Amino acid sequence: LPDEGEGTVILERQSSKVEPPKLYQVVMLNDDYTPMEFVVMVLQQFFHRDLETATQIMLKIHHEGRGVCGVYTKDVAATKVEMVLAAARRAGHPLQCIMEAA
Ligand code: NFA
Repeated sequence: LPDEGEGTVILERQSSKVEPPKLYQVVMLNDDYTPMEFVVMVLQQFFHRDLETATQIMLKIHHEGRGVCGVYTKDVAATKVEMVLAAARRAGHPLQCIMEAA
């Protein structure tokens, strides 16, 4: 420790180990009703995917039942899920989206 004499700046000790934040996958689920174009638009708008990548992700979900839209910290992932569900509800589509520990 530095001496605590006058004019000495004390730097706080790290109180606990710094851990990297836990990451969460935002996963979109297939359904029979949501239009493919809507899913592609959502992937472009909320997950910053280009048209080709958004189309690939959408087709993966369509064929395999689910697909990862992106991986984020907890708060960001939760917000993405809410944005997708709000947009789907507003458009009258049953699109479902969940988050899972990565
Ligand atoms: N299965 C939907 C359809 O055929 C498309 C879709 C893809 C829906 C991905 C949800 C997720 N219109």
